[in-house]
Amino acid sequence: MTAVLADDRTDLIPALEALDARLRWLSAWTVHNANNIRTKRDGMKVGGHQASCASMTTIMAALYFHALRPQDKVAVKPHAGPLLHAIHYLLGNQSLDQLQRFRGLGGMQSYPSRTKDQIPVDFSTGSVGLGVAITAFASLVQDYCIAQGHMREADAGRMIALMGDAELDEGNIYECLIEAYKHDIRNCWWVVDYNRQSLDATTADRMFRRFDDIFETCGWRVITLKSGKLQKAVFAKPGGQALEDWIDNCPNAEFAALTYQGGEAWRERLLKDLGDQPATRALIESFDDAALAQLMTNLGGHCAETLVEAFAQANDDKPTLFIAYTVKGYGLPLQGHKDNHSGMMNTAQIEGLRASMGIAEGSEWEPWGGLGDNVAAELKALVQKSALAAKPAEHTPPAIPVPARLPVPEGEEQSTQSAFGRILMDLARPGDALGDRIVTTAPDVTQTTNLGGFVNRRGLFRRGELKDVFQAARIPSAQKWVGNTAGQHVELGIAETNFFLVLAAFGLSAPHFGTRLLPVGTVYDPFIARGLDALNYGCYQDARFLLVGTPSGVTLGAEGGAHQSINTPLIGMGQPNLDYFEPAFADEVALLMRHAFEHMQKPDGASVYLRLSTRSIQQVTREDDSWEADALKGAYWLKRPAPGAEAAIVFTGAIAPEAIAAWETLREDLPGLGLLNVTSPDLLHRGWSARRAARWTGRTPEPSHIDMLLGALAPGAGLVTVIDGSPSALSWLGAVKGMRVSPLGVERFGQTGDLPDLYRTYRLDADAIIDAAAELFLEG
Ligand SMILES: Cc1ncc(C[n+]2csc(CCOP(=O)(O)OP(=O)(O)O)c2C)c(N)n1
Ligand SMILES: [Mg+2]
Repeated sequence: MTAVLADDRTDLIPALEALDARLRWLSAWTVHNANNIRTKRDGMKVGGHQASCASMTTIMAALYFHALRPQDKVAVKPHAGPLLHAIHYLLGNQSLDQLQRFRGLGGMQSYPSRTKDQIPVDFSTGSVGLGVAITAFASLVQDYCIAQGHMREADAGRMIALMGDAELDEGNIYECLIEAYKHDIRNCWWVVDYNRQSLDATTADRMFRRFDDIFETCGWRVITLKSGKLQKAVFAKPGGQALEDWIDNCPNAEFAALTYQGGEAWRERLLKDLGDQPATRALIESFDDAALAQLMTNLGGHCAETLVEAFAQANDDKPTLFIAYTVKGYGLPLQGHKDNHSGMMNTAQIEGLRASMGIAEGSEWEPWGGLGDNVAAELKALVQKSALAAKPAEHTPPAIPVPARLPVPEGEEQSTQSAFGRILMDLARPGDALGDRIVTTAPDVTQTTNLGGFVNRRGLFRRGELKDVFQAARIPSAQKWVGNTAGQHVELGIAETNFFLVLAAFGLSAPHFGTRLLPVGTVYDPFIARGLDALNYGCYQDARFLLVGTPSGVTLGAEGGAHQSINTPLIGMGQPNLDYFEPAFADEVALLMRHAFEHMQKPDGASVYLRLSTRSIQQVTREDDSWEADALKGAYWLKRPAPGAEAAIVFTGAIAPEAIAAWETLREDLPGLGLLNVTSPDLLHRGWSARRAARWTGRTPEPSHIDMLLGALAPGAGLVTVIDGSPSALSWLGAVKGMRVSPLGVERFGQTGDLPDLYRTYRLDADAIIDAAAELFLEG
């Protein structure tokens, strides 16, 4: 204790305790106000988590008002969001209005949000487990920035997750632990609010010490804060050992139930179990009911002094897990009750809490309500000295310039995947300024997604030297992978959730570390689904990256149905903050990659998803560049229709040759037939629906890109749409101008086969397109 408080701040602990109480009150009151005082118009529950907040107030007080440094970054467990806002409120960074509008439109969000909240939020949280794991990968990104000379080691911060104990049930935690160990991450703290209650239940007692084992195996230091100072002092007294043993052996559910019942129940139970031991009986009887309840719940996570010491103990860069024992709902009438996750204090209970804290009626929102002037001034001073007060604003480094064009790979026949690999390899030339900022990653599919060329040139990122044993032994291999601090490829095991979290962490390197990096990740297209929540999580906090899903569709042929993606176009269309493109030709890939590198860096830009293929197809000859502007908007006429033409074939991606062949055949019968290449069903759809909504949002409704393109056709024209994926990605085009549509695409699981067989079976070949046209135009 004295060592920790060597700076003579002997008043620190009482101050932290007072701040802890402020946080408990303000969070509870914010939730109460939103649910019980604010006018309700819809009969819907507003919600909020008073018990989850109360569980973590001491941890957050000790961290934010003492241990945190300005360069540290914190992911706060989702349902403790109100505490983070309360801290900023005490600092004067958050308005009363925002607190009063908790969970209302434009008010503070239910769970901390980087993009929507008005206070600085380092990491959004909400989907449990993801906000924890991303901190480990943010540590990796920080090491990358340091290793590559973008940041000084002295400015390294800790990446901290404040987590609920039920988050330890999420599998992504363990995937992350393994990957983090391989990459030897450092400067990472995870603080578990170990209240042993989740939403539904109390934690299985069998898990005791298992987490320690798991984390220690993965190279973490584990610091367990089981008892507070008061308990420790009492356990050291005569008869105390029996009490300590009793707590150690008490099942979680029973501990929670007794906590809820309070002092009288504690006494009855303890005397029943330990009353035959005279010293222990005397010890128990030396406390009145209230003091006994306080003693029994004086766990490490509610003891500011214990927390301050523990944080001080981890003063190096070793990843550290703090298991801070807590009581869910600590200090509230809800404490320990198994249904307290969404439980809320009723009006009488909150009034009781207010009175017990000395807060006058009407002063509920006073930041320092119920405190004397001197104490208030002292606390204010401490808060103003905290790391948050000195935290610099997030960085907005200038954009990395992107050349006007990226060279198009040569070749009459090419696949979009190989074009992607060749363009990237070209950017990997030594000294290429754009290439210097690219970081690639893949979940064990680097070679098969054509990232190998880039890695051969730019190497693997490793904090330690990694030799290429095969190269050293002169064993021929196309992959020459040396790892060191200059490397630019982050090698990952097969765990797609980690992959998306790594992309998200790198995609925040500009605001987090002031270094613009351009993360590029490749994954087999169907396995995007495996990491979908992590992808959504990255997009939700507006991390910027280029995602390449390849290979895709039944066009993968012999690999079969388990590897052929079907619904990814709809994922691309449905995912906010991610622009989905599916090019057909190599020059489109170059155009779209260039666009992606630029768009990823724009304040109002987005991440980009390219859905690619391994099918090598005949490239088209261009007369000029006029197709490019339209391709960037989502579609261009590969064969312009004659004015007022009655029909068009509309296609996306690798089945271009079939669409072209069908067009060649049909143009005899359907004069002026158009051939539309849709490079982005996503942009087209968003443009179209935005145009429809323009009147409502007060903007001048201008025709959307697809309106303009289809405007070239006759009003009652028909469309045959074709995509190697869910047909609904394109079938909606009929609604733009009320045209008939015959949609082709994949609606059943794929299977093994060669392309002629598969395209015939799944109706993606030229004959199918011709048939669909006949059905549409000839038969009515
Ligand atoms: C992926 C995901 N699944 C389910 C939920 C719903 N949920 C929110 S909190 C919670 C339990 C949290 O328990 P714990 O982590 O122990 O936090 P505590 O409230 O006890 O501090 C659940 C299941 C969620 N937010 N995210
Ligand atoms: Mg819990």
